[in-house]
Amino acid sequence: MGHASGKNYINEEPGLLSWFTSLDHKRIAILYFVSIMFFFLVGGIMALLLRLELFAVNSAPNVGNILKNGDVYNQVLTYHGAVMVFMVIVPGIPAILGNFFLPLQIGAKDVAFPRLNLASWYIFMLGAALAVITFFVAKVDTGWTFYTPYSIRTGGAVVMMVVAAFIMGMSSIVTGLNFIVTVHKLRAPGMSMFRIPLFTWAIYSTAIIQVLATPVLGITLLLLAMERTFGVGIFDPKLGGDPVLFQHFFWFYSHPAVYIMILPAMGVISELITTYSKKTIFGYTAIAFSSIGIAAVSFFVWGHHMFVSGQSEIAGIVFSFLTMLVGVPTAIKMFNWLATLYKGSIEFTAPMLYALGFLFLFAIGGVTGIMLAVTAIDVHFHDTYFVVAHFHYVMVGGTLMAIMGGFFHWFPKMFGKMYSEVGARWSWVFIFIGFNVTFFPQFILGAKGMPRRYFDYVPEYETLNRVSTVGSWLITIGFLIGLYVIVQGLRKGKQAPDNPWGSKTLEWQTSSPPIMHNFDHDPVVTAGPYEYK
Ligand code: HEM
Ligand SMILES: [Cu+2]
Repeated sequence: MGHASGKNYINEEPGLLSWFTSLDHKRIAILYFVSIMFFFLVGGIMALLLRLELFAVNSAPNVGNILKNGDVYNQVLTYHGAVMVFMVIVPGIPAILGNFFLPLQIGAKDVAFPRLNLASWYIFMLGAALAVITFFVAKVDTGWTFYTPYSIRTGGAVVMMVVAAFIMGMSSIVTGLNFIVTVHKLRAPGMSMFRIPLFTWAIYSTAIIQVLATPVLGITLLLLAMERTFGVGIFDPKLGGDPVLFQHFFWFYSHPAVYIMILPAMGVISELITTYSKKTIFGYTAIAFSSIGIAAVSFFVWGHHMFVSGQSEIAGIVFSFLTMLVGVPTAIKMFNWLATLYKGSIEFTAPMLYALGFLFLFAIGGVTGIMLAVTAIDVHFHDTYFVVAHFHYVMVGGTLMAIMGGFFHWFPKMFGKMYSEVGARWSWVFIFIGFNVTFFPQFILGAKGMPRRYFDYVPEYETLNRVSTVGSWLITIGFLIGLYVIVQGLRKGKQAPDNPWGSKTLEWQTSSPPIMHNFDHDPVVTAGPYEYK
């Protein structure tokens, strides 16, 4: 439908250059969107190479030796992990969908600090560029976790890579800070804290973790860089340091970081479930508070990554218990989503399919996480393919599903065009089936003892590895269909109405695509976000 004047944030200022200097949160979201899509492509190609290498044991002729040797495998593994974590899943939902929709959902004209917002994209791109450059200078092979003492002694541009991650961390902190202030200061009249949509609640909770936890990673990585550059003995036992200390520091950030990856996804799911079942969300307050609950507990569970690092049994038991506590707020969310679906008028649109896919896959990811929290199990499953399967179920089955679902849901608003529903559903079919074919066998492989981070394996593991690799091709087909749907939607899509799904939240009350400052008249809010009937 668009705005009466025909103006919107896309066409208001002409020329490519205007995008790179824009302070508009929606345009900055698009900058992130394009860059993160590109990084996802890069990380995805690397995943395909890893899977191709694992298609067969190395002794098989022609196949099974595509990466030539273990060193190259380790490098590709490192870049796949680092790119996917630091450049795709961590920034993904907050920087793209959060930037675009958080201000709209609370009835604001923009974020609190628009210049800082643009700066955070440049900082992100600077860090990302540095990370990419290391690939061409001297490839890093430490794995995305940079564990000491190996990371102190191995060759490759480790210092540069670590500085890159540090810089990207800065961008994450700045974005989080911006969102917190925006939520506190820029809500429209009547938009009380308990009227803000659940997606915004999730981005807000995430922002708290981003601001509190990321500095710890930053300092850890700087210490590592100092140790490598100046020989300061912090983590290297040879210099009087302690390598396990690195693991404490690293996971003190990186466990909360897994919630930086999943909380925004949960926020997206809340929006999708209520919209496509045309029902008021069940337990709004419980969902909002459980986000905060997850954020809080996430700071006290890092020791579950270290059950076999020599920590005391008591510490093991405490961390095991605390980890299981995360299950409580998570289960609250699950319960509320299911209760919302119950007796709703469910429409199986593409975004809803992605949301239902999330519920199913994230449940598997979550339950296997609880299994790994049991010390007696983790002692056996640690560093096996069981862990690889677990975190891919969470990060791909959970977060990536939500990104796809959220993206299709908001596509008409972002671009003012409709996409092909049929095509989007096909992309879901391939991604959903392909995902399970790829990663479910890895639970079995891990339980049978196949270790992770190796470029070869004994012949007993071959059949399931072949299945897994074929699955990765199905996922690829799914994403290619998704890409095609997006491009076709952008080029030839029908004009989108302002509110194609009959949603109740504020972003749907303005034109598609929105005008530069979001709303014609400052909105006044008189009701909660999901009052369907
Ligand atoms: C979508 C298709 C994907 C496939 C086929 C795939 C495949 C793989 C493979 C084969 C490994 C090596 C496992 C090992 O030897 O330990 C791996 C590791 C990893 N993947 Fe993926 N992956 C995919 C997507 C993702 C995504 C979206 C993320 C996002 C967070 C991700 C994060 C990681 C991480 C963190 C590691 C561990 C790296 C390390 O151990 O240093 N992957 N993946
Ligand atoms: Cu953890």
